[in-house]
Amino acid sequence: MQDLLLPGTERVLVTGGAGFIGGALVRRLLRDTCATVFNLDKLGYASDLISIELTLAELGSAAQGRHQLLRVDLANAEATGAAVRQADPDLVFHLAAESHVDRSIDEPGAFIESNVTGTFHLLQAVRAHWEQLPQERREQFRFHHISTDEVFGSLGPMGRFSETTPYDPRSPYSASKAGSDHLVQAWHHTYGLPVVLTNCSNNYGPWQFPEKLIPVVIHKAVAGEPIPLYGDGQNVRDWLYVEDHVEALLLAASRGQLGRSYCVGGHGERTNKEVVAAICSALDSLLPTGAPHRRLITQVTDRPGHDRRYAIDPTLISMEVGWQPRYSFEEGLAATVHWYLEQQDWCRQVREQAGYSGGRLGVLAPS
Ligand code: NAD
Ligand code: TDX
Repeated sequence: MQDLLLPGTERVLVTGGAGFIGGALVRRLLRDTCATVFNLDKLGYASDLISIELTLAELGSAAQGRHQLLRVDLANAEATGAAVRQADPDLVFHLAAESHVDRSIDEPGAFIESNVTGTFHLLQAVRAHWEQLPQERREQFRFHHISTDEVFGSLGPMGRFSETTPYDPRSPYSASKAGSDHLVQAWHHTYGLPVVLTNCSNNYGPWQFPEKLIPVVIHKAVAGEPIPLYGDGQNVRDWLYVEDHVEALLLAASRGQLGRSYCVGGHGERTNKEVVAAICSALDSLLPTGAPHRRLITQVTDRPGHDRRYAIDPTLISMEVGWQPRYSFEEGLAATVHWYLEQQDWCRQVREQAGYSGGRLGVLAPS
C-alpha cells in the first residue's frame, strides 16, 4: 500500500487540498497509503471538504487523525512558515492556486497574490524546512509543483506541447502559473531544493466547483437554461479525468527526475462544441423529458485572449515514470455527468456559499 510513495514518506503536505484536484489527491492518499496528510488551504470560494469528510467516515478508525487541515493563506508568509513547520513534511504537493481563467480576467491581482507570491512564500518556508532535515529525510524529500499546459500558450491546428515547448502564457492565470513554475525551477537551481513539476491539461470529474465548462454545461442543460458556448466553439482542450491526473502526480513524485517537468495529458482532444454536444446527448438518454438538450446551446461573446488549442504529448511521463491514463473521455464523461445529476444539492450549496449565481465571468466592459 505504501508503495505509492517513496519509502519513509510518512507526512505529506498537500496545498490546495480542499479544491477539486487537491481533494482527489487527498482522498487517494487517505485510502491507499498510511501517510498523515496535512491539508493547507485558505478555504476560498472553490473549496469544499465534504468529499474528504465522506472518505474519512468510510475509512473509519483506519483514518483516525490522518487528515489535518491547516487553514492558511499562502499570501501570509508567517502563517505559511508556521504551517510548514507544523506539518514537518517528507513530501509536498503544491496545488493551491486561483485556477479559473475567466476570474483572472476580472480580478488578476488575486492570481498574482496566490499563485506567484503564495508560491514564493511556500518555497521559502519549504526550503528552510528542508535545509534543517536530518540527512536521510533530506535525501528523500520532494517538492512537487502542479502546473498547467496553459503556460505554453496557444497551438494552431497541428502539433502538441512537450517539455521543450517554450513558455508563452497569454492570460493573467497562465502568466501567474508560468511565474510560479519559474520560481520553483529557480529554487531548484539556486538552492538545490529537490523539485519535480508537472504541467497538465484540462481536468474534469466529480467535485469540481461548477464554474468550469463541463459542470456549467451540465447545470445549464438540466435547468433548461441557455448553454454558453464561447465564440465559435472550435477551441480545443485536451481533457483528462481527474483520477488519471492524481495517478500521474503520485508516480511523478516518487519516480520523476529532480528538476524535471513532465507534461501530463490523456489524448483527449475535443473541440468545445464536441464536448457540449456529448454532454447534451448523454443527458438526452438520462433525462428524456428535456431532450433534445442541444437546443439550449447558445453562442456567446468570446473570452478575451481565448487560447485556441491545447494538446499534450505525454511521451516523457509514460516512458520515464510509466504513467498511462486509464479512462477514455467517453468513460470519464459518462461518470461525470452521472455524478453531477446525483449531486445537484451539493452544486447548489457550494454555489450559494461562494456567492456565485452561475452568471458569465471574464467579459470586458465595452470600450
Ligand atoms: P481549485 O480552484 O478547485 O482549487 C484550488 C484550491 O487552492 C482551493 O481550495 C483554494 O482555496 C486553494 N487556494 C487558492 N489560493 C490559495 C492561497 N493563497 N492559500 C491557500 N490556499 C489557496 O483548483 P483545481 O482545479 O483543483 O487546480 C489545482 C491546481 O492544479 C492548480 O494549481 C491549477 O493551476 C492546477 N491545474 C488545474 C487544472 C484543471 O483543469 N483544473 C489543470 C492543470 C493544472
Ligand atoms: O461557459 C463556458 N463556455 C465555454 O465555451 C466556459 C466556462 C468555458 N467555455 C470554454 C472556454 C475554454 O475554451 O470551454 C473551454 C474550457 O474552459 P474552462 O473550463 O474555463 O477551462 P480552461 O480555460 O481551458 O482552463 C482549465 O484548464 C487548465 C482550468 O480552469 C485551468 O485551471 C487549467 O490550468
